[in-house]
Amino acid sequence: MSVSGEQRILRNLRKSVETWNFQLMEKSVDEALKAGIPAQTIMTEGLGKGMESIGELFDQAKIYLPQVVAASRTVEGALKRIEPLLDNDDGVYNGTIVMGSVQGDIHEIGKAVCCAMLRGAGYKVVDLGADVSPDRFLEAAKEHSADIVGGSALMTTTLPMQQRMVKAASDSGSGVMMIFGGAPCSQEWVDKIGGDGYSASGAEIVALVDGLMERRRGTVRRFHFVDISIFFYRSCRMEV
Ligand code: B12
Repeated sequence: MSVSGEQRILRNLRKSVETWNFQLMEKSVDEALKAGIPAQTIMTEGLGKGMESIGELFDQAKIYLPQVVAASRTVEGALKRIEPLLDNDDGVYNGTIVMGSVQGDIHEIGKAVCCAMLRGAGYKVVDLGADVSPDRFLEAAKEHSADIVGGSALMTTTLPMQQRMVKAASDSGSGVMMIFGGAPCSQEWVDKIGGDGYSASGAEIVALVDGLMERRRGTVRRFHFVDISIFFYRSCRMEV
């Protein structure tokens, strides 16, 4: 496929969201997949760009909530078509991530993109949906023996819920790592609340999670080494 052919498909994907044209979305997603355009590019360069313009138009009061809902449904429809193709059936398992939008927040598109990216990278993702309380995140982490919990917040009013999640984890003694994102979230904020990681987009979340998993495995390995050393030391002392 030529570069211009790929650009045309991505432009149509973007346009399908901007004009909440479900038919154009379905046609363009199928074309994109047939042309071998990676799911990540479809999401970031096509659908994501469309959602960005919707956000801008909404900010400028050029469109209203019903149009935003219609555009969101178009993206959600596209994600449903792409997601099964991202499921890795080659048996790769890199870890378990519990994801959700924080309590009071019903925005789900960004979180859904992140879930799709992680699934595609070999992670088992448990998506708790929207409006998830800190306790529910922790219950699910325990239930699924999760390595990482991710909380998405799209509003300044729900951002403090991420801090509540970190506090709930520390109060309960849960060792699960916590990552955060969403438009009002930043690296500075995550550092301030004591979270383990931040990423500005779904394109970066896989690298973030890979890095944290590496750190986690390193910790486990070091822990084993210390354990074995102590055991060996104690055994020697018992012999003398
Ligand atoms: C779509 C949308 C909606 C849809 C949501 C549909 C759905 N199913 O998700 C609907 C119409 C329902 C909606 C409702 C509302 N919305 Co709204 N919405 C938006 C809009 C236009 C786009 C958000 C979006 O989907 N972006 C596209 C995705 C791909 O990007 P993203 O979410 O940022 O996600 C990326 C990164 O942030 C990151 N990421 C996201 N989550 C996570 C999590 C982790 C762990 C990590 C590591 C990374 C990560 O990766 C993602 C993928 O790249 C934004 C405007 C904007 N510019 O953001 C307003 C916006 C977020 N909404 C806003 C508001 C106020 C509302 C309402 C209160 C409106 C109302 N009066 O009722 C309600 C919310 C009710 C509630 N309790 O939550 C405000 C928030 C203002 C603020 N600063 O607090 C915004 C900013 C619009 C505005 N300028 O006023 N909304």
